Amino acid sequence: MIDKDSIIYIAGHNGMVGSAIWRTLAAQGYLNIIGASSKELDLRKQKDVRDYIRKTKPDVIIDAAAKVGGILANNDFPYQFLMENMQIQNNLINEAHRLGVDKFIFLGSSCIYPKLAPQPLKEEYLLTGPLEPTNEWYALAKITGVKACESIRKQFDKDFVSLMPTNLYGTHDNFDLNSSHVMPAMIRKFYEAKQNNNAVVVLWGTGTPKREFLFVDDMAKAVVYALENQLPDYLYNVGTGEDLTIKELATKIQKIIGHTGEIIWDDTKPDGTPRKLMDVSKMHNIGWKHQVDLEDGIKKTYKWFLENIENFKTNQLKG
Ligand code: GFB
Repeated sequence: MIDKDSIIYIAGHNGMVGSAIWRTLAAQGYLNIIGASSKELDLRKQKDVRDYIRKTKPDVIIDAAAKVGGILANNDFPYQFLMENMQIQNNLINEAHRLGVDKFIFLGSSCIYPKLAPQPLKEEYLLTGPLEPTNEWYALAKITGVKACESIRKQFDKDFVSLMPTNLYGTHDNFDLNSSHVMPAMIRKFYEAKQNNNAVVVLWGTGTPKREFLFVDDMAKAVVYALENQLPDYLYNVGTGEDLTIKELATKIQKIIGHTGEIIWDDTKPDGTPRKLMDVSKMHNIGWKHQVDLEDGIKKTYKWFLENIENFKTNQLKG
């Protein structure tokens, strides 16, 4: 049983997702939340992870640590996205299992589903077709994490569960233009172009792919839900169930920021998967639903961006 005194280790607590989970748990009165920065603990090193978990004896581990990035970073660094993610998650999952941690929450990504799977994406479409090539390395790592947790659940009857978020955005995101996802990239590009006499903004691809976006605080609430309840299945999609084209997103962000210049689409850059809309009925059926709508979420993120403009994070490894 989890209670407010349980020791909850958030791996990746300095990243966008981990820090949102920490804030949410702290606001709900959890008293023993722990974390270690990447300088204090290199999650790729098995012995260090083992020592840390042995020393701190968590009741719960939330794995929000990953090497993450946008379409270009995924495309350019396949080996790191595959290997570092497998190292991080294998160490955490295996040590959690060895040391008898009660509960493990593994976070993945909607890119685990096949590129051309029917939409919206249901959990059962996992491993039914080829992956999107720009992110198959990251996706493969995450699929092995889901399967590792499922195997522990199946063989040892432990509460190891995987949550697959759609594209996340929000405060503490990565605004580095080479490694970021589309949302922070657009916020930064439109802001800087507006400051520069409404200069032209160059965006990537054709603008026709569709994406679904979830504000990170809503994701954190889904994690807390999974923490406080024993979820009956091993895999759950977490999203809004609504998507829009990248062009529509650009228009929305341009309007919120007040940029009045031209947009150019650089189609030498990849589009990625044409669509990855999540079917979120499984999470809805057990009682979680998102609360922040896209417009509000973009405004909150833009406000945070303005307040933190001097300190953009350029490192891709969150936490
Ligand atoms: O968010 P994003 O980088 O990743 O790109 P994915 C989404 C879409 O936005 C693509 C377009 O069609 C991009 O071509 N786009 C337009 C831009 N302008 C920009 C820009 O300035 N920067 C960026 N980054 N994109 C990632 C995966 O896929 O999604 C990861 O690579 C993970 O593995 C993550 O699953 C959630 O949505 O295509």
